[in-house]
Amino acid sequence: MKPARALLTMSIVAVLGLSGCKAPPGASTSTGTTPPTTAATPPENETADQFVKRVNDEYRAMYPELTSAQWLSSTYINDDSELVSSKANERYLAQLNAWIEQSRKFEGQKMSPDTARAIQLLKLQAAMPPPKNPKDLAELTQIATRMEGAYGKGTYCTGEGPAKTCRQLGDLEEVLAKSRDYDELLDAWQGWHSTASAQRKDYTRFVTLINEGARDMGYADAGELWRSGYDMTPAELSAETDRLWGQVKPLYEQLHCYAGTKLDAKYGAQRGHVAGHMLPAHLMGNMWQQDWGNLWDMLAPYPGAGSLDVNSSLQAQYDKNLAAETAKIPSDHSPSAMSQAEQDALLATAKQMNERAQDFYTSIGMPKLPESYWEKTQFIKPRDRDVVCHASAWDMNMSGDVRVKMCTKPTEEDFTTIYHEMGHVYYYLAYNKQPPLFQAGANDGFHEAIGDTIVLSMTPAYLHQIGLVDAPAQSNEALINAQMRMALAKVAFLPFGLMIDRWRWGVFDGSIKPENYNTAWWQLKAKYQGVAPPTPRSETFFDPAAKYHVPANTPYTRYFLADILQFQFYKSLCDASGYKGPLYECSFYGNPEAGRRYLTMLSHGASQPWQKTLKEMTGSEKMDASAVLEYFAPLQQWLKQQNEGKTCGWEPNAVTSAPPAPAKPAAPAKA
Ligand code: X8Z
Ligand code: ZN
Repeated sequence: MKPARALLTMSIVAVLGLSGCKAPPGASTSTGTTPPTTAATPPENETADQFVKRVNDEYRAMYPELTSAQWLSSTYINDDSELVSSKANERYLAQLNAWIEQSRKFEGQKMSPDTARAIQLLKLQAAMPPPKNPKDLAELTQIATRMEGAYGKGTYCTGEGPAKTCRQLGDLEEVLAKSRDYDELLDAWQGWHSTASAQRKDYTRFVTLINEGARDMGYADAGELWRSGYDMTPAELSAETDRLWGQVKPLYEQLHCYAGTKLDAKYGAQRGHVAGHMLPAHLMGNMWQQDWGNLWDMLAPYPGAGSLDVNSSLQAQYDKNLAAETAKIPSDHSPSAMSQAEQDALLATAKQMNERAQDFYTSIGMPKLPESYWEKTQFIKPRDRDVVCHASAWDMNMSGDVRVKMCTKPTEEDFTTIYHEMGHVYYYLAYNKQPPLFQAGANDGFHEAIGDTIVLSMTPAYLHQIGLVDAPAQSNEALINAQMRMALAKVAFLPFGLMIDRWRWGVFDGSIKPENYNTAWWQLKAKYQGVAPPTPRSETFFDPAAKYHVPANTPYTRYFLADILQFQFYKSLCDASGYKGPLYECSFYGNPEAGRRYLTMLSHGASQPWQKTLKEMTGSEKMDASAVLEYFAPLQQWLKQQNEGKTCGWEPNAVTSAPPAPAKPAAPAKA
């Protein structure tokens, strides 16, 4: 995403952050306008309209330097890039404070609605509200950059001497996705979480500093600032998320119950190491239990009914690329030549996956991505340095330099993440014609929902059409399989999407104290997700920092809202395309009517309240989960049957019991 808008992105996210996935807001163009110098004192007698025009110009001018610095510190982690990046943030945030200060003189004055909205959005630009005290601001930007870099560098080592092996997040995630060995899973899960403990001190100080910034801006705390970006009061937003969760909770509970039964069958008594009928954190196929798709082997309702094995097809594509690369190297196949061939094959596969995603967007009438996207995107993990692998999409200059940063592997998860990231990119391109302060999502949930709406259109029929799976079977079994595949991503995610900011809202407002950070984290995991750690997690750990968005300070409620909104968008695009059948079978691939409707929404950016944008797109101005329930109706009915007679639900207050024989202790270590 981006800061102001763009700030939402990664590090920028940390800095700015109320809108997209990554990149900061507006920067000057690469086509050569001379950036205006920032006025130390604003012109006298400036009107509010003139003020907003000036801020937009200045913002656009300074934006590319900020994004470039952040791109470097995310794709080339070292002390120098950290220094440059935190200094660029500091300059930007000091400027933001100056603009906010200057805007005060227009309070209560008559001005155009657009100008009033722009001034309101100005105050919401930063997910990391800057303290006015320059020393504190400098400290804040240093901590922010350091925390994200530390996450990117995180490494877990075991063994000594020649037997020493070190693994980073990608390797450990692969263990969680593929292994079904209890102890191996425990080791990988604990290993990654051990890398986060050292972030506690920085995070605690970070909270103090952004709260200071929020108070300087007139908010009670940083959480209140985050909740203020939704064209409603912070309390209303909070109540909205409760209401939406209430709509989908019964569906999640059914899925939880079903997954628990399958885990019991697979792991027997070992699953019982966690109390209260909760799901053990290391057994769900994902480091944070936010997507259970990797447990397909265990959770497929009707194995063999309709092939949905996208992973195997992508792996086969990689193998083919590897064979082609290997054919180019000398026949002795030296380790370094082989390693290069593997890297080249990975890159070729990642580009093919991106082309596939672009093809969906162009099929509905969106433009091809600019050449620079293909030249400047980081498609795969470089071998020679540390990078922040967490996927993000960047608007570098508000005028066409858009990029993605990923460490792509040939998996279904990464394939859908590419479609997700491209949604951000197309949003950027569509709203680039808006003034910089309006270059953001209608709300940040919209930004996260654009690509995911396309993912809902990746039906078995679409996957077959693009050659990734066999022709879909027409049976109830195949339908339930297809629904389960989607539910393991979209339904499993819902409570996770909610709990992260429930934790941060509490941290920011002081109801969760530093000495209680980890305990409160697991209490919320238990309450919302029904997930528990496999071994007790005392306050010597700092498990929240094992999730990217915490050290990167990216707000998370956006993903929860997106998980709901995407079904609303999907339904209205299916309607626009003229589709008449059951919602879950719709794909608007190749339908320009759907694309036109979508582009109209995207091009508004944040220029009007999101309720208006939603109404234009869907006919309703309320976020609503009924499309989620409509979509999953067949699965929900099936789950009810499967769970009949089972003890469903969980006891969030149950004390975690230690397993009888813990696996090897996971000592945190850096390579
Ligand atoms: O962070 C992301 C994207 C970038 S905006 C890859 N997502 C959340 C996550 O990974 O935790 C997408 C789904 C939720
Ligand atoms: Zn995103």
